[in-house]
Amino acid sequence: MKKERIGIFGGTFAPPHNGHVKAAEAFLAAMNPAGMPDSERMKLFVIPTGTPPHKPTTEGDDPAVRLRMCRAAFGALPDTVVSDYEIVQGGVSYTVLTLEHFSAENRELWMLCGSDMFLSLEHWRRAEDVFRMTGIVGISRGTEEFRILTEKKAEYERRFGARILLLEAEPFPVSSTEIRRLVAENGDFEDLLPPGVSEIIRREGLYGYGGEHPDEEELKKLAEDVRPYLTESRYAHTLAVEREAAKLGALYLPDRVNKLRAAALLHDITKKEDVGKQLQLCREFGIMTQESDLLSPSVFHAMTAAGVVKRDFPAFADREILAGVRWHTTGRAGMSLFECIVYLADYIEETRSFDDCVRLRKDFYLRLESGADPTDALTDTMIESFDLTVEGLLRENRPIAADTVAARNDFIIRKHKHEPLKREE
Ligand code: DGI
Ligand code: FE
Ligand code: FE
Repeated sequence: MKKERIGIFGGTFAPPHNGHVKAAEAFLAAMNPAGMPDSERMKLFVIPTGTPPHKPTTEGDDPAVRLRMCRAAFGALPDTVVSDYEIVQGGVSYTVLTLEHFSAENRELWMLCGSDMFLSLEHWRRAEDVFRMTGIVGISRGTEEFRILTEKKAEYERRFGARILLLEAEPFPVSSTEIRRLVAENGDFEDLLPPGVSEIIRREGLYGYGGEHPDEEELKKLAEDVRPYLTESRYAHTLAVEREAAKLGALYLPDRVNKLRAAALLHDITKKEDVGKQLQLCREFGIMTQESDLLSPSVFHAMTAAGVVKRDFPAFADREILAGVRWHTTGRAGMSLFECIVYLADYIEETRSFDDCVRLRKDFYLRLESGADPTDALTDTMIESFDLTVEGLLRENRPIAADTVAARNDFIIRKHKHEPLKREE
């Protein structure tokens, strides 16, 4: 009688991602080629590990949640079964024990291993038994890795009499650890995960999803770290913009208040540099400058600040924060709500003493207090701010940035179309 073959794919799966799914697909495509009779097709058991009893766990590490995420990730693959075996066993999972459980007379095991796992196999508990009980399918991502795995394969065959197959899968750039970080930092993770897994993460707020990033502690440190970049009076202004952005954020973007505060703390970090230094920074960051920019050097600092955020504060160099900093001086057509708030907080923060700023602030909050629609109040205030800026620049015979004109026109068009302000860029 022909032996039954089964596949074993163990892992923590916190969370399972598209790289895992691709590996399973590559495994099945190789083991069950098209045209193979149903009776010979092998099943792949996906087996999330148990959780060590003393390890502090977050909800995303909870075995029951990992099991559900695995079902969402692998459930639709043909010939694939998600097994709760190790989770039901509980505690630390030793592969050798799992293999003993799945072993049977007349059955052949093939264990799927990513490259890291593959390279460390010899250090596993009872490695010689592991190699005796199961064949190994090593998945490499890319040619260079394939070469390294091939060397290791020869060594395992020599030392352990191992049976090894190597497959090359499409490279997948991220690990579960990196995905957890992305989730916590409000980054884009949707393309990296099977849709069902993203949904569980979002719905249940796993791995810090939807939580505040940065947190209070990180903001406190950032407020100290930006201090050397600013003059004393500019620092006071910066802290006032942070307070104003928090206040506006609570009203318009309550889930991004702390990100707004970070953008506020960073918005003027190159303001004290002179034109020469601004131009040098533009060269460093590859920012294109035009003749007309030289006549309005005060708009440089918004462009260069975004570059310095990337260079000196990479932990805060997120798309929204960068855009908030980049457009805080001139605005632009199609501003996001986030950009509007940074821009307006800068304009109307409470220590501003220019008549225009004081009046704009007073009018804005009066309108809100008298029950105006917050979006209408914001749109009108943005338009008013551009008008005041342009009037001032005209009076002083200074050039008007094209982006400022585009921003003003855009808001006027939005007002006429009653278009709501976008939450996203
Ligand atoms: O950096 P802050 O002083 O806090 O405020 P800001 O970034 O809004 O910069 C204000 C300066 O930028 C002020 O000197 C006016 C100038 N400015 C704003 N919009 C324009 C502009 N200058 C020109 N030439 N054209 C603009 O459209
Ligand atoms: Fe500024
Ligand atoms: Fe400012």
